[in-house]
Parts: sequence; structure tokens; C-alpha cells
Amino acid sequence: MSLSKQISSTVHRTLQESPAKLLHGYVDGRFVPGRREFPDVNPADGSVVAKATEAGEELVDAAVGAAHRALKGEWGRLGVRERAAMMCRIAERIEARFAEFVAAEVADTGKPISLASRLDVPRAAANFRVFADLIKTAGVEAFHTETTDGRSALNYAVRKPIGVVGIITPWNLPLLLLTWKVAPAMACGNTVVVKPSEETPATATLLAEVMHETGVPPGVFNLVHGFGPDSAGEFLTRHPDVNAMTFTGESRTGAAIMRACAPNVRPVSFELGGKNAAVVFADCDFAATVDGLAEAVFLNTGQVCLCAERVYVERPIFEQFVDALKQKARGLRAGWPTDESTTLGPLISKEHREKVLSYYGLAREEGATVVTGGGVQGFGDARDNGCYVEPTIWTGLKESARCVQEEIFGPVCHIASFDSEEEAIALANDTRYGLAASIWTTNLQRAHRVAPQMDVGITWVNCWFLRDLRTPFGGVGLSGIGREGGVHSLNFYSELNNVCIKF
Ligand code: NAD
Ligand code: 6OH
Repeated sequence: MSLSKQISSTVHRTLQESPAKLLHGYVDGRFVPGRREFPDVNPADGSVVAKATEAGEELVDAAVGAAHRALKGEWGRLGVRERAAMMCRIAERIEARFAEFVAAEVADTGKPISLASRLDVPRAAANFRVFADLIKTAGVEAFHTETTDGRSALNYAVRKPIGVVGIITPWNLPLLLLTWKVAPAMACGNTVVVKPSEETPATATLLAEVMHETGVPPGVFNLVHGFGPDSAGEFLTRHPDVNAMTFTGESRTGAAIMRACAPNVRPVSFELGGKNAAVVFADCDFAATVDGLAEAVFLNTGQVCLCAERVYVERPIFEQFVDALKQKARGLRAGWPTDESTTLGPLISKEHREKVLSYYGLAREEGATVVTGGGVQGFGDARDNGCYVEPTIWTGLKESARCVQEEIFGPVCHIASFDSEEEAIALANDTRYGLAASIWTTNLQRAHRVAPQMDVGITWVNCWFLRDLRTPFGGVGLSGIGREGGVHSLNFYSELNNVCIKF
């Protein structure tokens, strides 16, 4: 059977079987039930695809305890090459169960099967392989120091695990973002307690199965399900024995986690929200830019932290560009996620749809021209119980409008015009966020001049979301603290002990 047929039949089987499925936490090498069950809902039609069990404070405490014991056990004694080999086996097991991972991600998020197969699951395997390679080749700093008595000292830094790492992740790219943190944490010899989003518990549970099958020692990878406040998320962040916290999610949640980490002065790494700008110059490759922006605005129904919600277009091509992006928006196929030809899935939940629709309403009040969309599609089938919204484009808003300043996290952008490079830079930087920007031009001198002036952590030129996992990834301002990726991840997930030897 071809891979795509295999994936498709696994997805259909999973959706049929899954209402009976109970997703437990994984603590100290065992699957353990939590204190109560909560539903895992498929946002394509509102059906319950599984139930997960919420970890209470005792289970989170057990997970942290197991993670500490594992640091001192077999895992702590493994050499770097053995750890790296284990991580490669994890990548292989993810690939061996590729169709199941895709099925679980599609059922939980409603994202199109084509996207989960192309992006989410391959990246999960890649995350383990890349950090396995990096840790094997990572060097340390060394300095030869001349001392005042005419002798010398050698300084070199020793990399050590930081300890037990707490990992909390969101629902938009659940497996990709979880493994983006689990892999470097494990590569550096740490143990982890992970808390995936309550909206998307399934692929994290499959990952626990993979850890089990791969022979990862008990306590190295622990999984607790549940919510944020007064639930597993909060219990984990305020646990005094968690040595570092890494979090991807909303800026507001980042602030709450930072407060929880403050009393014990633990390091945090935060990848938070964005209100990303795309700057389109009149000298761009028009067709490629329209294709690129259609992805940057609508991929994953706009639920990617890197999505462009503010598009600035140089005046001579403004009308033509608005019209071309409108055609792209209208060409998106809001279908069943399991259908190969679907290009637009639902939003993650009814609650999130209410939020996005509230911005669709607010934009009208704020004086927007609705170029396309602005409402909800009617399907005449079970998708009407789901969380779909129309892809939407606005023009005509003031820069101070809430719809231009606040992260919406839906399939929507505002397009405004500009007249000069300086104006474009000022407009792009007029935000409290600072995650990513994209610049579209065929003038490379301009690209080199403008890109460094973007107040963000990541600037793409003539591309978007093109990832090399060795590069620094993160944001400024409300978009986060720190960088992960390559050596930046290794530095967050390890402590350096500088050894100074006089000779
Ligand atoms: P969220 O902040 O609501 O939830 C993220 C996670 O935090 C979930 O697991 C949730 O249960 C947990 N949580 C919530 N409150 C908590 C608390 N008080 N203590 C501990 N844990 C808590 O985010 P979301 O709605 O799941 O995801 C969407 C957001 O994530 C958007 O803002 C998006 O921009 C951002 N995001 C950022 C990046 C990035 O790399 N910068 C990547 C993906 C998503
Ligand atoms: C946000 O939704 C996407 C984040 C992507 C990454 O963290 C990554 O490593 O590609």
C-alpha cells in the first residue's frame, strides 16, 4: 500500500476507534491514570476522539521525583554517543509509526492530512536526529590565560545537564513543538516532564509509547496531561524541584509561568506570540511572493506563531497584490482534514473560533474594508459542528487598530500600503511583539539593508518558515525570552562549569 493510502486508512481507522481511547500520563516508565477524564475533541466536527486523564498535583510530583532519580541512574551514566544513538532510534520509531502519528495529529487538531504528513511528523523525527548529531559534535570554549607570575592557566568549559526540565507546549504544532524541546533536553543528558496542550494530548502519548518501545530508561521522559491554571501546567511550573522551564505558547501564559518560576530563580526559555509583518516591495517576484504570502498568512489556518498578520505592500503594486491574495484566499479548500485535497482545516476549538470571530466583528467596527471572508462557511454536514472560519483579508485599518496590534491566530491578515523603505521598516516595527518578519524583493542590496533593521528574532527574505534547525529561533519583546536551535538549545539545556587549571 502506498504511504498516502496507508496514512489515510490509519486516519480513518483511528477516528472510528478513538472515542473509546483513554490517554494516560506516563510516569517513571508506566502509563498511569490521572485524577479525572477530559474530552479530546476533533475540531472538524466537534466529535470526541478520545479522553485524556488530568494529572493532579501528586502525579506531577511523582513525575518530577522519577525524573530526578533517572538523572542518577542508567541514563545519567550513558555516554554521549549512546544517548545520541538512542535518540536516532526514537526518530526511527516515529517514522515506523508515521501513519499513527499523522492520524493522531489530524484527529486532535483538524489540520489537513497533507500538512501533518509534510510538516509536523517529519519534523518530529528530524528534531531527534539533528540534536543527536549536534551533541556528538558540540565543542566547548577553551582559553589559554597568561598569569601575572609568568605562568599560564588553561580554562575550559564542561557541559553538564541542567537536571529536570519542565516542558509546556501549545496545540498548533503539537508534536513538532514538543519534540523541538524534548530532543535537545535529552541530548544534553537531562530528564523531562512534559505537559502538552489539553487540546492535543494524543501525539505526546504516542511519543511516550515510542520512548517505552525504544528502551528509554524509566523517568527520563515523563508525560502529564491536563490544563494550565490549577492543573498539571501550574503544578509543574511551581514545583520547586524542576530545574528549568521551557514554554511555547501565549505571551500572557509566559508571564504567569515566569511568576511561578521566580521564587526558585529557575531559568526559563519562552517562545511566545507574534504579530508578524511581511514587507512586499514593488520589485518582488510577484507570483512567487503571492504564493509565499498565501502560505505565510493561511498555513495551518493561520495558527502558526510565525504567520504574517500584517502585510505591507509598496503602493505601485498594492491593488494588484490585494486582488491576487484575495484569489488565493478564495481558492483555499475548507474540507475534511482527512481529504488529501483539503488546504484549510478548522480552528482548534469553539473557544478559539469565538475569539477569531470577535476580531472579525471588531475589524468592521474599527472601519476595515473586508476584501474577502469575514464569516463562517456553511457545509450542510457535520463540519457545521466544527470550528471552521473563512479566510479573511482586511484593508483600511489604522495602525493603532486592535486588529492590527493584537495577535489573532487565525486565517486573517490586514494589508496596508507604504511609500518608502523607511516607512516600511517603521510600520513593521510598530508592535510590542517581535518574533518573525519576511521581506519580499529581488533587490538583494535592499534585502541586506532592511533585514537587520527588523526588530525580531527571525527575518526571512523571499521565503517564510524555511527552517535550518541549527539557527537561532526565538523572539524579542512580547515574543519571548532566549533563543533555541542548534548550539543555543544546547546552551539552554545545559550548565557550563568552567574549569581553570594553573600550570
Ligand atoms: P497557551 O499559552 O494558552 O497554552 C500553552 C500551554 O500552556 C498549554 O499546554 C496550556 O495548558 C499551558 N498553560 C496555560 N496556562 C498555564 C499556566 N498558568 N501555567 C502553566 N501552564 C499553563 O497557548 P495556546 O493557545 O496553546 O497556543 C497559542 C499561542 O502560542 C499563540 O499565542 C502562539 O503565538 C503561541 N506560539 C508561539 C510559538 C513560538 O515559537 N513563538 C509557537 C507556537 C505557538
Ligand atoms: C510556531 O507556531 C512555530 C514554531 C516553529 C518552531 O519552533 C520551529 O522550530 O520550527
